Amino acid sequence: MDNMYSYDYQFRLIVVGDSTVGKSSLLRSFCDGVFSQDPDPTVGVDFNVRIVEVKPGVKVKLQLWDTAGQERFRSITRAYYRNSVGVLLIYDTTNYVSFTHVTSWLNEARAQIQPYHSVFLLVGTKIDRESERQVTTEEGKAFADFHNISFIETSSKSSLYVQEAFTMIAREIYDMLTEGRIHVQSGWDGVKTGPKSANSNQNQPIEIVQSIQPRRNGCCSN
Ligand SMILES: Nc1nc2c(ncn2[C@@H]2O[C@H](COP(=O)(O)OP(=O)(O)OP(=O)(O)O)[C@@H](O)[C@H]2O)c(=O)[nH]1
Ligand SMILES: [Mg+2]
Repeated sequence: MDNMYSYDYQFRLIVVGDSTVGKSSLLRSFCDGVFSQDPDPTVGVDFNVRIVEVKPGVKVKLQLWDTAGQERFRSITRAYYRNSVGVLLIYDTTNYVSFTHVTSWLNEARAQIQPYHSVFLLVGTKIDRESERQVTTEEGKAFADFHNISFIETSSKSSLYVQEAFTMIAREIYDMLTEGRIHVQSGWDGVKTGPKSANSNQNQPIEIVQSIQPRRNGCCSN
């Protein structure tokens, strides 16, 4: 089991996108290794935690904020951007409209987060439903390239690329931190130093390992 009290950094990430695109399912797959066909819509904001190892011996605690996609919760969820160092922009590959809304999610996140620096990852979900696909991989990639952000497609149902999505964004943030492009700042909760000192690791080359394994129980605190 992850030791919640021993980590080098804490990164706070926010997961946004239209209702039913699969935000909560992605987090449940990542944190608990489970999938539900009929989950409840998120009300306001949910909170999850998971520790990942971004290179051997360097542990990062991911604080994951799962927001409600429904419009009526928008004023609540907006408040959670400011203290986030990473934003997962989610759309459903079987729902073209959800893809067309990514621009407004991106713009809203950028507007709320500035002046702080944040890393964005575009995630297309539900790729197990290939026959119902409405957004091609090329379209997703072109959008991400245009906005200079990373891109991945996932299936929470089959767990495909779920671990990789979180590894990818954690690695990008860690890289920027060690390059001095993101800083730990008092009064901002995007990145914090953990109780286990990380100073000795900060200027070393980074090699990310795929050491995140699916967990079957209890990694998330809701
Ligand atoms: N086939 C398939 N269905 C999925 C996948 N991810 C989510 N779903 C389904 O999509 C529906 C919505 O999933 P949620 O995770 O609740 O969506 P959400 O984005 O959290 O929605 P809100 O909380 O309302 O914003 C549910 O019926 C899930 O079972 C997936 O990868 N594959
Ligand atoms: Mg949800």
